[in-house]
Order: sequence, then C-alpha cells, then structure tokens
Amino acid sequence: MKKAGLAAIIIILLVVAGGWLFMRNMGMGGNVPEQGGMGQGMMGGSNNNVNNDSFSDGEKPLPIPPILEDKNPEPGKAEFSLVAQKGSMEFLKGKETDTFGYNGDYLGPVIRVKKGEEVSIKVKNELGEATTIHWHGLEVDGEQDGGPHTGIQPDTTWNPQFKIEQPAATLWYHPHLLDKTGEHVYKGLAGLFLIDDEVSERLDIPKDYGVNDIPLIVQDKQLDSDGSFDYDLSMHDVMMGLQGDTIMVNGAVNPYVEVPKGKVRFRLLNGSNARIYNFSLSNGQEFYQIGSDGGLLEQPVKMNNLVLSSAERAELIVDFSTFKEGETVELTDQGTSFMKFVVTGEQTGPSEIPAQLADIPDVDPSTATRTREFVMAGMGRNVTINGKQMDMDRVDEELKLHDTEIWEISNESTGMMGGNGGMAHPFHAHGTQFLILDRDGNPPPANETGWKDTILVYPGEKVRAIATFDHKGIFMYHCHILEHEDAGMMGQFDVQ
Ligand SMILES: [Cu+2]
Repeated sequence: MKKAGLAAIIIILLVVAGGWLFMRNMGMGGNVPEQGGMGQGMMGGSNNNVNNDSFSDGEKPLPIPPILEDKNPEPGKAEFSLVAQKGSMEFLKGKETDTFGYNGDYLGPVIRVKKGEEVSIKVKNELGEATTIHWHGLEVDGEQDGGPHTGIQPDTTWNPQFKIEQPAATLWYHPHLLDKTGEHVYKGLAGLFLIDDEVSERLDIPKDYGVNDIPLIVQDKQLDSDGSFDYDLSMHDVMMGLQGDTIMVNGAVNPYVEVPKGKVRFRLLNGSNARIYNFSLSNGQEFYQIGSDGGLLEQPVKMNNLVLSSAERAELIVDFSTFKEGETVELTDQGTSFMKFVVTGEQTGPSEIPAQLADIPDVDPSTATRTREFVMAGMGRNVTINGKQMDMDRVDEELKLHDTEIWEISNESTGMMGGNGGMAHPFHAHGTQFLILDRDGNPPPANETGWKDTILVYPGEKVRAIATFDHKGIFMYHCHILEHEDAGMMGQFDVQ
C-alpha cells in the first residue's frame, strides 16, 4: 500500500511538472506584450519572437493599396467589383510565394464610400474553392454581412447592396468561411474599407491619401525556406494562434515610406491572424490617436505606445515637423523595427491637430434593455464562448431589433502560471459598434472611449460594452484570433 501510494505521488508530480514544462515550451507565458499601464508586467517578458532582418539594401518602398474605382457615376450611389483570385508574390528575393488576393496578387484595393451612399459590390470568386467576404465593422443586415452563411462558390458572384449609415471610419474586409477564415486571410485576402462623412471632411486633419494619410496593414508571416507560406498548424499555432516571425506592412517586408515634414495620419490595421502588437516609434516620440475601430475619437489622445490586437484599427497622427530632410524614424513592435519613415523636405497638411474631433454619444447604461454575458475560456482546440463551440445550426442569442444591450465579456483565467495564465482574446461582434463602459469596473483608457467592434479582453478580465442593434439578421460573435475562431470560438446571434 505504502509503495503504491508513493508511486502514485511520484507519478502525479511527474505529470504536473511535465505539464508545466510543456506549457512553458509552448510559450504559454501569455500573448500580450507589455504596455504602459494595463497589462504591465502581467504577462512578463517582451520577446516578440520577430526576426525581421535589419534594414538593408533590399528595402522596398511601402506599397500603397489603390482606391477601387466607383463604377456608378450617380451621386449618392457607388458600385464596386472585386475578384478573389490566386496570385504569387516575391516577399523574399528570388523566391515565389503562392498567395490569394482581391483584384491582384496579395491583399486588396481600398473600398472608399461616403456616409449616406447606396453601395453595391460584386464579388467574384476565382479561387477555385468556396470563400465569403465579410465587411468588418460595417453596420448592415445579416444577409449583407458576409458571414459563414454567405458562401461564394467557385466561379460565382455575390452582390450585396447596402446603405452606409455610420460615421467616418477605417473598416476592413476579409473572408469568413467556417473553419477556413485563418487560412484565407493568411494567404492574403484582406483590404481596407474607408468611410468618409461631413465631420471627417470638415476637420483639418491630414487627408491626402498615400501622401499624408497612409494606410498600414500590419501582418506577421511565417515563410518557409522556399518562400512559401506555411499554414500547416502546429499544436502551438492552434493554441496561441499562428504567429509568424516576419512582420510585413501592406505586403512588404521592412518597407520604407517617404513622409512630408509635418503631421501625417496613419490608418493602422492589425491584419494578422493572431499577433498582438505593441507599437511605438524608435525614437520614443509621442503620437496622437485620433480614431478607433469604428470612427474618430472625441479628442486626440497623446500616447507613446499602442497595443493593437488582431482586427483592431487605430488612426494615428505623427508629427514629423521637427525632423531634418532625409532623417528617418522606425516603427517598432516591442522595440523590433519593421518599417521606416523617411522625412522629405516638403511641408504639407495642417499645422495643428484639432482639439475636438467627432461627437460620441454619452454612454448611458440605463438605456440598456438587458445585460448579456459572454465567457471566453479554454485553450487549444477546446476554446469556447459560454461553454459552447460554433454550430451553424444553433442560434445562441436572440435579440430584438433596435434594442440597446450591455454585453459583459469575460476571459476566464486558466489559473495556470501563478493565476495569471491564459491568453488575451480579441472579442468581435458583427453588425454593430460598441462603446466600452468599463474594464473590471474601471473606465476604459482614453483611446478606447470611441466606437469599438473588437475588444481585447485580458486573462481574468471582465469588460462591459454597450451597443444598439439596428440591423436584422444572423450575425457572429467570436474571438478574432483566427485559429481560435476556426477551432469554434464563435457563436451566432439573431436580431429580429
Ligand atoms: Cu482567442
């Protein structure tokens, strides 16, 4: 008996220790980079595992995605055509990478519309396999939303039509096919969707596209030695989401872009499958955030670092007016440079950043008809929301059209690694925009006081956000770590 008991204890100890070592080797120390304030020290370590080679002769100019032609000359109407197609890119010198793209080899053009416009988009699928296209952040009915129900079969065209009824914003589009979103986005299917309105047009902010209003789609990739994309998920990839060791911007590795000697606006999209960035400038310079996922903030927020999880957007203004002609500064993720700004002698744009930007309604929790809870938990392939995994045949939540609700989104800590273990999950819901009420009972940081459709929830944290559901139909809510989404960390809500 004694021997058996001792043996059992030894086995238990070995299992526990082995499990700990396993988790350690899997990098389960967490996926959140350190940030001033929130999350500081919580996850430990600032190793971002990125090895973008230092800037060299191979530098490329930053590709600027073209603005897609509006084929409808009528005022108040817009018509666009997209083709999802196969392509090939030379990300690494002399090596071809098979890719997907919209109207080209990789990524897609910018769809640019005005508030109030009636928009028609024809999306043709020439991928040779089914896909969908979801307008991330756009407030339209479920049938136009492009979720997993709206498959576009090979060689067919989908033609959603909708009216733009939301403020100026930097949104984006990407596939949303059940179980395949990660692979399709990873291969290159993503593009920006910009809305302008009378406020964004009236404000004296940089707005010369490609000159002092520059889109930056940041993605990390893993390139095999032959140059190909590797979307063969390891256990680590399933658990943490696929994180590559090479950061690209607009599809270029270590690019540079010339910027005028003045204030320059950057529209940042974290278009990565999983990686959470902590952006800062290599000289430590402060910048201003003027917009969040769903539009402009009320006031510019001064900051010197910005945490952005997958699918989140931020509009920033950086002041290059004190730079000498030819001087450079780099954009970094946790200190690792991955793109460079080269300041020219030219001066353009406004001299001041407006103190007042957009009007954001006051957050009034008493207008909510109910509070709904969403608990994100689990790991690996067992990631869940409210204990369930995605089922196309099950509607998880039923909402009433035009209701305002509080969504209480929590991330159940795994309790490992001294109680702070587990991963941060970016929670995204379709068809509406949220305002964050509080994080663990505290007001959100200033740069999160605007419209949000993707909310990063830290391990053990509870976030309350409020939204009005003005569009009917079936919509998704899910983790925007795409490998978690594809593993089933998603549910459906029906607004009627
Ligand atoms: Cu997740």
